[in-house]
This record gives sequence, C-alpha cells and structure tokens, in this order.
Amino acid sequence: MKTIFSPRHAGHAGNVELMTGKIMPAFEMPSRAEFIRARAEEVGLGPILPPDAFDLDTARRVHDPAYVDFMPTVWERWTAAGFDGTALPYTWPTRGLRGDVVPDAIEAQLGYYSFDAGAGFVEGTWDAIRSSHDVALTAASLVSGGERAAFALCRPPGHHAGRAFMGGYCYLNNASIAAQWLLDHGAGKVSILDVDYHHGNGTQEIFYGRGDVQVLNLHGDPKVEYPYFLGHADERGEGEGEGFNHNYPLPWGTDWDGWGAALVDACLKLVAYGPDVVVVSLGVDTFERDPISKFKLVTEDYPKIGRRIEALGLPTLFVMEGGYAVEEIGVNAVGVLTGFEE
Ligand code: SP5
Ligand code: ZN
Repeated sequence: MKTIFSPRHAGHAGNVELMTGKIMPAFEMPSRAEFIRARAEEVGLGPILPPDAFDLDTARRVHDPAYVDFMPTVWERWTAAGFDGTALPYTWPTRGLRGDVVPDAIEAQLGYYSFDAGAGFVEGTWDAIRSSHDVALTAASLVSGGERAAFALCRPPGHHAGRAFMGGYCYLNNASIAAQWLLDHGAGKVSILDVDYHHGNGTQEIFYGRGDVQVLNLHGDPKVEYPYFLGHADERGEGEGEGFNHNYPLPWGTDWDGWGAALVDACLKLVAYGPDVVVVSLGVDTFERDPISKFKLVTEDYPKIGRRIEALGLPTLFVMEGGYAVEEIGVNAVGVLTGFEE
C-alpha cells in the first residue's frame, strides 16, 4: 500500500509536556515518524509519497472554526507576549467557571482550547499540524479513489483533539477529518476503529451525536489511565448517534488474549454497522515496552491486527496515532500494515 509522509512534521520538535508533577521532554518526538518511514521503506511496503495541499474546510466541519483559526496564531502571539519556551496552558475553564467567554490573553486562550498541558506549541508546530492534516486527506483521497488501503503517516497525531480542544499531543483530529472527507466524497457510513492504547476522546466527542460515523475504541480503562475523563463502557452515543459508540476499556496488563478478544468483538459490531470505509486510528502504544503505557502486546501481535482488519474486506485508511517505544515503533506499526497485505 502507499504511504503518505511529509518531512514537515520535523519542525514540531523539542517540545515539553506537563506530566505528574514534572515538565519533561515530550515522549511524542520527531524520530517516531522517521523510524516508521524507514521501516516502511525497508520492508518495501510500497511507494512513500508527499501529501497534496488541502484547504481547512473539512477541518472546520469537525472542529469549531474558531478553534481551527486559533492554532496558526499561537506561536506568534506567545512570543509577542514576551513568553519563550513551549507555549503551554496552565488554567482551564472547568466546572463552576465561565466556559462561554473567550478570554483575550494568549495563555488563557491556550487553556480555553485544551484539556491538558500535553499539546504545546513551538515555532514549527502549526506547519507540522497542517502537514499532518494534508497527509491524512491525501491518503483518504487514495482510498476514495479506489485503493484498497492507504497509510497516512501522520505526525502530530490527532485522536485526543475534540471539536474545540487540543491535548495529549493532538491538535487537529486527522482521523475524524479524514472520515468527514470520505463521507463528503461518496461514503454513506464510516467506521473509525481506534486501537491506540489511550481512549480517543476527541474522536468520540466529535461523532457522539451522529449516526453516519461509528466509533469503536479499545484502550486502557480511564478509571486509571489517561485521558481519565472519557472512555467508559456506558458511553454509547446520543440522539442520532445512540448505539454507534462502543468503548472497550481494558485493565493494565492486557495481553493479546484480552486485547484480541476485544478486537474480535469490535469487528463484529463494525460488520453489523456495515460501513463503506474503515478508518483505523493506528496507535502502537499497546506494546509491552511502551514507556507510558501498560498493555502487553508483543511485536508478533501487530501483524495479527492487520490480518483481522483485512478480513473485514473493506477499503481501509490507516492513520498514525501514538506509540512511544521509538526503537520498535517502525517494526510494530508497519507490522500491522504488512499483516494487512499478506
Ligand atoms: C496520541 C497519544 O498516544 N497521546 C498520549 C498522551 C498521553 N499523555 C499523558 C500520559 C500519562 C502517562 N503517565 C505515566 C507516566 C510514566 N512515566
Ligand atoms: Zn496513545
């Protein structure tokens, strides 16, 4: 299958994040994408192509347009305000505060448009976000043009970004924008299968009230795992979307036995829904040696994921999300894709 990749991801570098009491270098770093690209080349997955340029109209259909327009302004306003280092929020409009008044100050707007301090901006961040968006839509256009599958090697990732918030290394929700684009270009229904270790809270929020996108999520139980505040099994969708959201919260230590069984169940739900296209939010932070995660998948398990998805027999768009065991990320992510192609 074709891989879409942009070197412009690399401008999003040297970032830091706030995690349990420490500002530390972000686990989400440029070498991740480079290891995946190198592995795709090494195994001969297929051509590696640059993205085309897309406008942000589709992004404005799944995100709040004001949020989309905010992001390109962040770095310039942060530096103009006299701040240096990574642009990060530190105040959020939680319960009991005004969430309906947008503040003027850049550091306050960062909090208004985020749910954590895990999605900082450096100088090249917006350009990388934009390129990641273009990567997703270029790969989506290959699939809607008749390719059986395509791989959007997105960086930064997207599944934690909601209608009007960033967080967890995510800014624009690449998989959701791609799903919307597929709907706008001939698909009647799309399923998003999110296999990243963390719950795709942004994707869930975006489509929660819609019946044209089914969202299936396998992830660490939010009672003990990031993003903590969404991803429970009783979240089933609402209104038109009632019954089209499915969460599989799994305990720490889950290995292929438990994870693969959840995948089989999710695939049954997917087949019952009958989508025209599948979008896979492909995170490989389920790996046993991932530095921030607690599942126990091994390298040999990743091709099994690809084989199971291939058996659905549907056009499939893979969109890269998380995975922080940098040395192994290429073998594991590309392992899913070669499993699909076997
Ligand atoms: C796209 C994606 O995978 N985003 C993940 C963001 C996770 N951010 C916070 C993770 C907190 C991990 N806590 C354990 C720290 C071990 N040192
Ligand atoms: Zn993740």
